[in-house]
Amino acid sequence: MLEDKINRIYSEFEKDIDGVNDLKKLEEIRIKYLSRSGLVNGLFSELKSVPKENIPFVGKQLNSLRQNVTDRFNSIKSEIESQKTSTDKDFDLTLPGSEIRLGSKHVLTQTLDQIKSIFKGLGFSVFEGPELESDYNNFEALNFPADHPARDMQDTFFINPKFLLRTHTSPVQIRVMQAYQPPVRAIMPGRVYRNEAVSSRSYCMFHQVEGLFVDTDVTFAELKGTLVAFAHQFYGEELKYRFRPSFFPFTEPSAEMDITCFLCKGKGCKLCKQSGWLEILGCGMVDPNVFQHVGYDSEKYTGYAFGMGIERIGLLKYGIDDIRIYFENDLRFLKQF
Ligand code: 2U9
Repeated sequence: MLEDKINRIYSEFEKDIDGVNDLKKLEEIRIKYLSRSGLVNGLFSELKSVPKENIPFVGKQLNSLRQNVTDRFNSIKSEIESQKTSTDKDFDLTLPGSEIRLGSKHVLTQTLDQIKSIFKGLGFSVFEGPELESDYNNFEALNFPADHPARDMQDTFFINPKFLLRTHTSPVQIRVMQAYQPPVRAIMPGRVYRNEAVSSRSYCMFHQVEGLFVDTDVTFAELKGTLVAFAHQFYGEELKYRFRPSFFPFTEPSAEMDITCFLCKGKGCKLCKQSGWLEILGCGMVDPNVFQHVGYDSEKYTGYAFGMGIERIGLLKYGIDDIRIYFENDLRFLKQF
């Protein structure tokens, strides 16, 4: 009977397809059961011999046989294909992932952040200003006489006779004093430019932090106290220091601050040129002429100012022997910080 044949063919199909794992074998099964001359279609041609009244029932059974065989065939086929794509791409899902390297702040930014945070703790605000400046703000207001060597084309990148790339961050102090009345207590970090021959010791661009405090009765003793507090926090509590007289057009009196060489602890070495001391910054009391340029009453107010080069601090702190390496973006250097 056709109904028995239907059951037999379905169980034979189940046996054939069980455990099949490759598409070639599966194709053989498709041809055997589902092709035009396959076993399932063969059963349809036998419908002729079924008594008329049984045809709807047996026909239904034949249709569900074809449907079941097709569904089972398709599901095995997609199972095999999905296994195939994952092995084809040569993925080993058990391998550990590759390391993602984290970037870090540039050593100059780290040093600047540290300096800013120390001065913020001492009550200073932070101001920034433009790198393209007027000759007035960069030189004249800062008491540079007209024939001062720093105005020379050798040292300054002039854009035109009236504008230049600032040679220090001091013009920001001028801008701050023009905008605010005392008391003013602020630091000014930023890039500065000098038209110098590039070498291991000097570059055409570097970074400075300058500071300014103006109020009534500001003294040199307060300047020293502030800078010693800074140096202790930045370089360590045990450090020794000294102030030497110096000269800057915008401060009077002026001084430079040295600390004991951290490499030889003051005994004398190559880093400190056998002196036992390292110069870390310049400072002084703001020249009254500067106050007059910004409209401050120089009889009423006094102030101190200081300045330091950030690259130099790193050169000393990390034993960096060539300033150019800061700006080359060489990962072998950058990764060390
Ligand atoms: C105003 C008044 C005074 C800022 C100062 C220095 C001393 C100083 C150098 C250190 C190394 C620059 O980077 S460096 O080459 N700076 O020694 N700077 S006092 O004095 C000012 C600034 C602005 C209105």
